[in-house]
Amino acid sequence: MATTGVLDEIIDVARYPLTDSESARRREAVALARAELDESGCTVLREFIRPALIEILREQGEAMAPHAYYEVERVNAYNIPLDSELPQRHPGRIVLERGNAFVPRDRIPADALIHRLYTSPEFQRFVADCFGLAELYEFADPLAGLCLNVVAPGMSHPWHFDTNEFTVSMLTRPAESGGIFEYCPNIRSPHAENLDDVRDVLTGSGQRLIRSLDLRPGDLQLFRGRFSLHRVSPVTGGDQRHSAIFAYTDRPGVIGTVERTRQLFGRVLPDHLAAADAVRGDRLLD
Ligand SMILES: O=C(O)CCC(=O)C(=O)O
Ligand SMILES: [Fe+2]
Repeated sequence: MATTGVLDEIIDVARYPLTDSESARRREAVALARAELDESGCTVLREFIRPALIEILREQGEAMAPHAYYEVERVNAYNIPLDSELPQRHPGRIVLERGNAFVPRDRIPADALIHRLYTSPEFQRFVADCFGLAELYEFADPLAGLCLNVVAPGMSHPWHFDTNEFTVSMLTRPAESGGIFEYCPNIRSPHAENLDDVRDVLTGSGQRLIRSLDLRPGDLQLFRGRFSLHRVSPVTGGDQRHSAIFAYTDRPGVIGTVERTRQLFGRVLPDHLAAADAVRGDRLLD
């Protein structure tokens, strides 16, 4: 009952009755999300957070944003090493600047709206149903499980594929201008990379493949970012753009590598070292 009360405060449960597993409205919401995910790899549940809380959602994000780790990183769309051996015209050879910064989970207060949602069993069940997953787990990573993605003026979160098969996010503060979420539905599949199309997008001649999403604060976005190339376009106004990234996995105990964690957050925690030890048996360099 306690968790029901919590969700009730945050979500318009008349529109999204997460807690009532038998309701026709919940079934409809899940069916719609599934259909859109099948069609384009993306679905947006509008005004998921009660409109009366949008101001608080933004203020909470603003309070944690100074804890973001800023380090512009040179990347490619596949997040593979830049010195990977690739054929001459392979789009993975195109170098991009990742200018966004993440506030890690250990800097997000437990009572923040995004943390209460992220950890809610009913919310997790609902997300799992929308993605058609039997089980869903919080990322066991103490930093990467829940993040605020901060894109400052002049910066962008450049074109990339996610490693995760599914991503859950929520805009908490829009950019004044720019900072648009753009994506190329199913530009690749488990069987085909479609390198020519990916290269067209990265070189600015792939407009036919790109959709833009008109996201508003408090909308819940479910996305299959492993197959749909996507980015946050450069933020051009004076304001930062903030979005919450709720990271889940379909198996328990998943934790980021030491190397990747250091790149994203500038530090690692004992859990990361312990996980690396468990896999490798030592801490020697490769
Ligand atoms: O911040 C966003 O809206 C997108 C974030 C994203 O693509 C990611 O974290 O992989
Ligand atoms: Fe992404």
